[in-house]
Amino acid sequence: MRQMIQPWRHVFKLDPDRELGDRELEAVCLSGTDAILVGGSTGVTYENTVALLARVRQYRLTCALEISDLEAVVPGFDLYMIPMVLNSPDTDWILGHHRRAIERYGSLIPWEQLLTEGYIVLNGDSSVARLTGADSSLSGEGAAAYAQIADKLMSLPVVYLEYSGVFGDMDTVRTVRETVEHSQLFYGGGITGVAEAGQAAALCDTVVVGNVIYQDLQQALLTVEAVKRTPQIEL
Ligand code: 1GP
Repeated sequence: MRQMIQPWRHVFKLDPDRELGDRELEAVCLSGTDAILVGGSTGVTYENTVALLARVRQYRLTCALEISDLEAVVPGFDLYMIPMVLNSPDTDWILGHHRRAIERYGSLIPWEQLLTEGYIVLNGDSSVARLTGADSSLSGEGAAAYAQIADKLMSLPVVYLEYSGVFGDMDTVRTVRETVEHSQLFYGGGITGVAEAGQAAALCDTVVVGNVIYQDLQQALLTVEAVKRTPQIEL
């Protein structure tokens, strides 16, 4: 397997704005997943983020915050994932919010705990697409071009193919996989069971599972083993 910046094959993404009972959270945290990523596109506040972090901290598990709102930046996470939405026409989502964050937090920023994600949003019906205005009507080659901007021009540690809510086009994912040399390739979107988890795992370094946790926890838990037993195909 390729060298990874974070040794994560499987990640559960928890949304602070959604309810998850204690037993369900325990099952998620003891599932064997490699990390919990806390994040969401809407309704994320300082209060609900602190509350979720405190609950996840009962378990020995890496917990990262994917920052989507400057008002909800909470200290105490192991890592901070910083999305740059490369296919948004609105530069606020690439540089603007980032500039404001640096102006606001300056010397308080724990730079060594930051991981920048070159986000490519590929589901036009998702909240993140609506929020950022991302041009999600990309061909495989278009997505791969953005991925190469992240990988080769910007040297970003992570390229994140974000299909949030729908299972992605694996031909597009494969085309991107073929072009990314250094960045860790994350896939997220529409994984509802073992078969999809395996397909994404074959092509990507890290597979992110979100929604299904709240819809069908048993299927969500099965994705951990499915991802971990799937080798990445050599391209
Ligand atoms: C969302 O990529 C993650 O940001 C996971 O997507 O919620 O569709 O699993 P789902």
